Amino acid sequence: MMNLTRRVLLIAAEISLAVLSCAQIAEGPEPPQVRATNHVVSLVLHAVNENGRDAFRFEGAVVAPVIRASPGDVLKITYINDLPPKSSETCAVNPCMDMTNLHFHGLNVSPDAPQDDVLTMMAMPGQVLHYSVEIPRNHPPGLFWYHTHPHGESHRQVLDGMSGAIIIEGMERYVPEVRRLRERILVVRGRSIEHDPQAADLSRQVEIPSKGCGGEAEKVEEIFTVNSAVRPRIEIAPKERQFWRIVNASADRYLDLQVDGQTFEIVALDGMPLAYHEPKSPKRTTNHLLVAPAGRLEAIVTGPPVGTHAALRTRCVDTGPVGDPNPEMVLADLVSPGSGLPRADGMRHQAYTPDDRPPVYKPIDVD
Ligand SMILES: [Cu+2]
Repeated sequence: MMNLTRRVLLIAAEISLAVLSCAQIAEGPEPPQVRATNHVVSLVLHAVNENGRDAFRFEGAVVAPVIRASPGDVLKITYINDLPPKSSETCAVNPCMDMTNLHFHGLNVSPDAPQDDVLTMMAMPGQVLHYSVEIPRNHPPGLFWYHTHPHGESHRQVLDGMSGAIIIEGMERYVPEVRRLRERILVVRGRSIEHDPQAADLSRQVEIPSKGCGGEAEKVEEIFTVNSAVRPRIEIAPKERQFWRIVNASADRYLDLQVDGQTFEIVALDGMPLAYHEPKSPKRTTNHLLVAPAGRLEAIVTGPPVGTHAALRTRCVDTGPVGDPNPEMVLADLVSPGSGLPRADGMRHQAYTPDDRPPVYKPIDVD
């Protein structure tokens, strides 16, 4: 007969497997992508409150689309504030007034209306903003992001998920290989579990260790999601090389990213190709990388060998005795294609116009 401890352990393992398999019925969702027509990227975004959380609504779905533009394009965004006039949420400055606007994080664009103006452009519930953002012809390629920016309320709105990715095309000018690779855009958001009745299950699902991380002793308040899913699967074949573009869209949590047993071949950081300043070193390899809130990592990832399980995870980031808890957890599982999963829609393979202009370099002269 099995001893009791072993039986309890086995039952616990079965339960956690059951939780996992329910949660992982399909490959991680990929947000829809909006591209330019005649050099104009047009979209209508709504701010809504859905199931108690503020969110973007796009073409009828609660989702933040990926905005893809080339240097020289214009982003024409109609932003409609459909948030309720009376909020039931808590903000840094209470009560939340449910005002909102957009910030285009990292883009080299004008801070004046109707562009990246977070001070005078503000929509109260029922109001509409019209953005017309001109991407300069010489804008470097890379991953950027948009999020709401009303002072006093942006923390709440971003934590609720009001963020999305922006791609400025042309990374292949600096690293030609990425043109042939499967691209994945991974928007990593924080999700508050403070008042979530499922908090314990969610913590277990993402494998937060029970012992604290570093000096902090506080209860874990947030988990990370990937494209709004808790611990989705990412399909990648053994030895397959993919181009991953990851943004830390959490409001206030650090990522120390790692793929078990694999490396990141970094191509760009924070929307800047490494080659831009160092033409001779277009890539840098690392086992893990600290990505601060709003930071971005663009890297080539190779699929783990046959028969090994690898996860994309964040390691413990010790934020000190008074810091917020920032524990290790699993963000996603890497799985081989053909493990019975339907292939995700929205897969992009050469669905954009490659930028064939020669790269522009601006080496930094340290002397
Ligand atoms: Cu920002």
